[in-house]
Amino acid sequence: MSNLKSKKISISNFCKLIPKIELHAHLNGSLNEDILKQLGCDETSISEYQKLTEILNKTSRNLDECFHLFPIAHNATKTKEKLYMATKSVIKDFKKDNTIYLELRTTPRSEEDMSKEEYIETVVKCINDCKSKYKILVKLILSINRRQDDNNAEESLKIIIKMKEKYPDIIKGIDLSGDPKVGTFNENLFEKARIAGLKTSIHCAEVKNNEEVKKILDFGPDRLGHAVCLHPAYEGSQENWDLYLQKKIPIECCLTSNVICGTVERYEEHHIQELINLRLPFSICTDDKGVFRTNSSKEYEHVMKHFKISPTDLYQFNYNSVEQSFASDEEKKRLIHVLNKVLYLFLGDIFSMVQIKDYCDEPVDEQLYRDLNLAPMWREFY
Ligand code: 6MZ
Repeated sequence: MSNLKSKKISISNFCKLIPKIELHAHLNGSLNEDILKQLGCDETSISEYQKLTEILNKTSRNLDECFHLFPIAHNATKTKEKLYMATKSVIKDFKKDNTIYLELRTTPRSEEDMSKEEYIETVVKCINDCKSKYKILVKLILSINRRQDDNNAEESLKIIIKMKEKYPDIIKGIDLSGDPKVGTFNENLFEKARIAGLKTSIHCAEVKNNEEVKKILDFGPDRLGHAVCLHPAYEGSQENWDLYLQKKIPIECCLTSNVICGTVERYEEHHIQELINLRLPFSICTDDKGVFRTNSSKEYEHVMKHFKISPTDLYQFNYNSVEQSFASDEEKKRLIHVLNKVLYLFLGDIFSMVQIKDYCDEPVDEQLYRDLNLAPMWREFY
C-alpha cells in the first residue's frame, strides 16, 4: 500500500478504482466491439452500432437515430447461446470496471429459437453462473417496450411475474423503456406488477411530455429513468416539479446518453446539477455503454469534472445508490460494508490527494490496480 499512498491520483483513476453501483444498464445497448464480432456482426454493423459516438459534434443530434441501432444487437442475440454470451460479456465488462453491484435490464423477446420465457431463463442462468466466477452482485429488471401493444405487454407481464416467483433473488423489477415518442405509460399494467411484488423503474420525461410525466408521478414508481424534462428549467411543468418534490423519487441519471442523443446540450447543462443542488436522490448510470462507448467510471468522472464534485461527495452518491437499489436489506448491508472497507482500508489517503485542479487524463496505472487488490473483500462478501 505504501506506494499507493505516496501517489498522486487523477480523477479519472480515482473513478476507475472505487467500487461502483450501476442501476440503469440495458443489456442489448451495452455490448462491446469484441462481443459483437464474436456474435457474428461485421465491421459495418459494428460501426453502425457505435456511430452516435462518431457524430458527437453534430449540431442537431436526436434520439430517433439511437433507436435504429438496437436492432443490430437484437439480430446478434437471437439464440439462447448468443444471448448467454452477450450477457456474460456485459457482466464481465462491468466487473472489470470495478462495479460491485449491477442491475441489468432487458426486454424479453420471443425469437424463432426461443420463447420470452426461455429468454429470461437464459439471462438468469448466465447471471447465476457469473456470480461466483466474477464476484459481482447482479440483479435483473425486465423491460416492457413502449411499442408493445396492450395484449403483448400483458403477456410479457404474466411471464415476468411467473419468472419472478421462480427466481426471486435475481428478478427484482420491471421497467418501461423504448422510444419515448411512441406509446404511453399504462398505469394498470404497472399496478399489477407492483401488486405482484416487482419494483418499478419507469423511463420518464426523456423528452417533453408533461401529461405522461404527471401520470407516472401519480403512480409513484420506485425509481425514474432519465427525467430530463422534469424540472421547469428543462421544459417540465411547475405542477409536475412540485409533485416530484413531494415524492422525491430517485432518478437514474445517464449523462453521456443524454448528451449524445441531444436531449441535453452539454454535460455541464445536465439536470443532475439541480438534483445535486437540492440534495435530491439520484444515481450515476451508463444506459447503453456499448452504443455510447462509455462505462461507469467515465460517467462518475463526468459528474466529478463538470459539477466540481469532491471525492467524498462522489463516494456519498455511491452510498445513496446502494440505498436506492433493488437489492435486499442484507445485500445492501454487505455492499455498504465493501464500500466502507475500500474507503477506510485502501482509499483513506486518496481523498486528500484528489483535487479538481489536479485533473489530468493520464493512462491507467496498472500497478495501482494491482496494489488495490479487492479480492480479500470479495471473499468476505460471498
Ligand atoms: C429508452 C432505451 C434507451 O432491452 O433489448 N433502451 N429506452 N431510452 C433509452 N435511451 C437512450 N436505451 C435503450 O436493450 C435495448 C433496449 O433498451 C431500450 C430500448 O427499448 C432498446 O431496444 P434490451 O436488452
